[in-house]
Amino acid sequence: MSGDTIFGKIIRREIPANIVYEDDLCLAFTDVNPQAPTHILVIPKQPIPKLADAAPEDKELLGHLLLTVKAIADQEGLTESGYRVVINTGTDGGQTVFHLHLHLLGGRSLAWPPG
Ligand code: DGP
Repeated sequence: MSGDTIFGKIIRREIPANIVYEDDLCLAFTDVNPQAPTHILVIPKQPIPKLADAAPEDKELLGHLLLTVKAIADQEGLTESGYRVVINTGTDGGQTVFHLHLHLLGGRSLAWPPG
């Protein structure tokens, strides 16, 4: 169920992470290098390398990831203040770990546009 990246190792519990949510399809844990007071990564257990690799048959999984981010944001008390969900994709997108992940950022006012 998991690929050969640092996130695959987290799914397989080969390296530790502060896991805040898990179900059959995904895992969520705090980012090791937080860019906001709340910075959580939500990843599918299925190792899709990047959004550009997602296929039509991943539609349900991708919807599940978004609804999971929403539920975690609510759990973290961010619903009223607001938050940002980011998917960095490929080199120009700033992606460094090639296992699809959604960043949930909140707890402060976030600037736009991103750098
Ligand atoms: P991206 O640039 O979108 O590929 O983001 C990758 C994120 O993953 C980055 O914010 C730092 C985080 N990260 C990298 N390695 C680890 C790790 O071993 N543990 C945790 N918790 N986060 C990690």
